[in-house]
Amino acid sequence: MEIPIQLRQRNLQKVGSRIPVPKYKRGEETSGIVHIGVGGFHRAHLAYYLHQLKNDSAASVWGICGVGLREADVKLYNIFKKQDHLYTLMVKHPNGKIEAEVIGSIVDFIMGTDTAEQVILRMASEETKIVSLTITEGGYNFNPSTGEFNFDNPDIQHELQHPEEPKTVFGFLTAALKRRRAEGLSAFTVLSCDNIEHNGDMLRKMLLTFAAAQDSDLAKWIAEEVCFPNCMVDRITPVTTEADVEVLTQAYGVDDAWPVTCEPFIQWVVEDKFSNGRPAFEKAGVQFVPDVGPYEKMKLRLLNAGHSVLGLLGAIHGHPTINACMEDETFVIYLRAFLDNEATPILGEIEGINLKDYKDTLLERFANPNIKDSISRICSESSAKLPKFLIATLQDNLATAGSIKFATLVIAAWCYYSDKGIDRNGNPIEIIDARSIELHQAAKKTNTDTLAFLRQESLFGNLIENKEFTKLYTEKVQKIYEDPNIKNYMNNMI
Ligand code: CS2
Repeated sequence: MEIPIQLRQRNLQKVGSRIPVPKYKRGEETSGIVHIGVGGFHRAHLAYYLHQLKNDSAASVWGICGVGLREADVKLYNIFKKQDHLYTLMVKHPNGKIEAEVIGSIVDFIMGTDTAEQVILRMASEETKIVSLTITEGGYNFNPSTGEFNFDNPDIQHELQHPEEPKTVFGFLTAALKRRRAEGLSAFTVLSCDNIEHNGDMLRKMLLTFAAAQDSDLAKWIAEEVCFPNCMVDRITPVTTEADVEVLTQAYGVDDAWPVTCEPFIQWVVEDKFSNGRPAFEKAGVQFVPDVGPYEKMKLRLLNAGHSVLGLLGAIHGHPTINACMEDETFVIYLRAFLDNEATPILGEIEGINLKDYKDTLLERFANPNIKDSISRICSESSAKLPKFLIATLQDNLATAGSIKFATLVIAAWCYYSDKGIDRNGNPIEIIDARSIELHQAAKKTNTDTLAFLRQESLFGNLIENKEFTKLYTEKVQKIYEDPNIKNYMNNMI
């Protein structure tokens, strides 16, 4: 075996004899994009698109400065420091082939946890044209059932009282925009890349509410000057495992402490509304459209909801990954039935898209045996995901007398999952959710109050008042509590 080469700038030539490395010169670009939330998804998506453009010399002046706003980001900060912000993207094909490539579009990384000033300075600098975000659905700080900004969040209260000590994206964006305005600089674009319907509009509404609570003139300036394009982002990016790091070292001879793995599929549909210029992303296959709404809805209500359906039912059954669910015929038929009978009817026609083909491709993507996307990643933060991905569809179907049974079983399964934290065989399930305690408290009352889980109004709105739904929910939740062999009920429904 070849001795592994440590991934860093000065070894790039050597690494390049093993896997493709950036064709462009690094170090001369400016970080026109500041990105908050550098998780695997950002590294497999926006950073990859930019890397491709740079390889084709179409974006030589553009680079990304990553920003970490959570203590947990220190890990990446340290690794990036050692690796000169280089990392490997491992694209995993269904036939077992892995395409590994070194990505060089991230050129800097700063932490905002102890040195807020550094981050504000960077965002306020003239160089910065775009601030993009992948902060997860929960990061937008809205009440899922009302869609209103949550002023009760202690971090928000802190930054309203101490604007010079921001903690959340709202504090940072406001502080940086305030400075740009004072210095007569033009605004940057704020580009949300999270899975939220009308993500740009939502972010705009939240930021304006926060800014207005601080300085109403500033809020007015933001409303006039800052563009918030909506966009639909897509690429399945599982959590990197030790085994991935090992494969890279063993099979490719590259020593990278945190590579990213992903599927071959990639898509980005964006509204072309930018305040201060943008890279020519269309040259790398990004679609610019006037209205991204139908694409976002299609993706969230089919792909993301499909994931949650497999995830929660799969968790109780004891499947470890999405592809394991797709090897189980019951799950495949159930998923398709949910997509065809509940998610599709409310989507209507989407210009230029054949929904049947889209769903066929989706099922193939989920079945990719090399992706091994863990059920725990899919179920993580369900409290932020389900209201947008699944409960919205349920509500739409109730309003139009559509089918609700497939989604209802999933809600009942979510209750059991939150209550028991074990699968049908008694094995523990890893639950990752900022609201896991609340969910557990509500779910555990189910034995004495069947509808207890639904009383969480911020998640379910007034769904509990709908008799058609509660009747079905009661039936399903009682069955699961009697016998958690979830496949029996799935089989009875398909
Ligand atoms: C997943 C998404 O978080 C989830 O539950 O559905 O992360 C999904 O993999 C991506 O949105 C794919 O684009």
